[in-house]
Amino acid sequence: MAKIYKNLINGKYVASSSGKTYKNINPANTSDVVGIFPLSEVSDVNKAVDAAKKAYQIWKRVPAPQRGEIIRKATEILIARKEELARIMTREMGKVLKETRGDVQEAIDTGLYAAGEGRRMFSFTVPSELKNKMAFVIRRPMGVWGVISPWNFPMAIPSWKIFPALLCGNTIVCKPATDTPASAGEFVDALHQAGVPDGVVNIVYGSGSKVGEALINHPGIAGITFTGSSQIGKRIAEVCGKTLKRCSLELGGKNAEIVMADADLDLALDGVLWGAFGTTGQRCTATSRLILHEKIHDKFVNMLKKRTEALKIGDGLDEKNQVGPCVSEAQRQSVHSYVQIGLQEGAKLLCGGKPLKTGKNAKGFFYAPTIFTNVTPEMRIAKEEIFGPVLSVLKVKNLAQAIKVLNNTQYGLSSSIYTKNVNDSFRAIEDIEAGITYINAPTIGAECHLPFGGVKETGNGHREGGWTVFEIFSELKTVYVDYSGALQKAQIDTWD
Ligand code: UN1
Repeated sequence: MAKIYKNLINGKYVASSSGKTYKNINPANTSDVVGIFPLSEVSDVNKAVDAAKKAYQIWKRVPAPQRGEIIRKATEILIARKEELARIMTREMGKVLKETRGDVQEAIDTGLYAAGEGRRMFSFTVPSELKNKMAFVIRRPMGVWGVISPWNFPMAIPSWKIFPALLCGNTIVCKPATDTPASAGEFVDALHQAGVPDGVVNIVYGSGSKVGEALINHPGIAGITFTGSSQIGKRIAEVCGKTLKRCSLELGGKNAEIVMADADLDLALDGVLWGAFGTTGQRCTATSRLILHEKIHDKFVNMLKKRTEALKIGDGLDEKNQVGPCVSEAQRQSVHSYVQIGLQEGAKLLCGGKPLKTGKNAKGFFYAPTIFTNVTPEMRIAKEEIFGPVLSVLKVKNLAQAIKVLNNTQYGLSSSIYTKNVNDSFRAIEDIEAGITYINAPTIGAECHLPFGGVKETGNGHREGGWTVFEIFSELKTVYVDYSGALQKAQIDTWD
């Protein structure tokens, strides 16, 4: 039986104002309906923002350690429900259970980190240039944040945004991706059960064109946090720019793993298999390009082909499977159209390259893990984000060329190099244009207590995760306290 979900507005679960709903389907088995969700209207967004504005007046005055305590309680609910939530997530998103457990765990880690931050919220205290005067900086909340989250990390990414935004004293209206609304809904429910005051966290389900647009245009919203494509990110930045709303954008990636001639090839192979085909390649950190030193190119490609063809594809609820389906038919078609582009561009198809539509995979959106060799840096499959199980292999002569090829994309999120040479690895750390560089590890695997984000068209300079996420969701207020009892003039009064 499919669960019926409702919008959460002002602490109450309510249907959309039109009463319209939509079905959330299991991408591994289209006859399995995971849930029924409201298809909301602009008026639902307006109600949610009004509730969040009212609740902000109360929430901003709750001391940060107490806000942290509610976040800790919500996290405990996630801990208790971890297995159940992972199963819901595999059913709605498709990735295998091991990975959905990891996704819930990432939300748990983020919750514990944010709860602790309630007792830090560090800022600055500096000396004043004048006597009997003190100067310091405090963090203030901003108001109502709109949270627009993607389908590939249906709980981890909402948690990266919602926990820190709340901890800072903001209230929230969130719109999860239409393909994976259940995980976000369960996450928000944990906060509701943990006792966040009514209106502090609201969720409105529906399309980007209605709910998302209404959120980004709403004058009552102080900021928008978005993870998704660079194309939509630019649209959000444009709208937010008009009213100078803050927006924090985590966008596309075209991440590469470099394998140098001296690398531990077995280790590099494990890395690229996990980076390229984990989450069916549907991560913004996925390894989408493999840059091989010419000396080991042929050998490594052979090793890779064998292991890729042995990957077990299927329903993620079956623990034997290693790679689940694409999230939707539209996503599978988009992946397949990139494969056609690769073929037209003259790349050589090493394996995969087709949808899997027979036998146990007939009822899902499965796609064979795909590798192209003979890829050159100017091909579209070497530069554009595919967001699926497709890996483009490029051959280089040396480190300088490897880094040049790696940087030859509009994106700059994650990157990786396998080498035993310490000089080469530090050269790579310095010259690779990306927000994250891994040495002897794959492009995926970011930890919640370090900054996460990228350069170039991967974002607009913000970093989620770590201590930096609290900078996104707070304003700095500089405070001067003059206890001299006299008018003192900075820059003018002498220091004697
Ligand atoms: C994303 O792909 O949008 O580092 C986020 C990783 C995960 C987060 C990925 N911890 O791959």
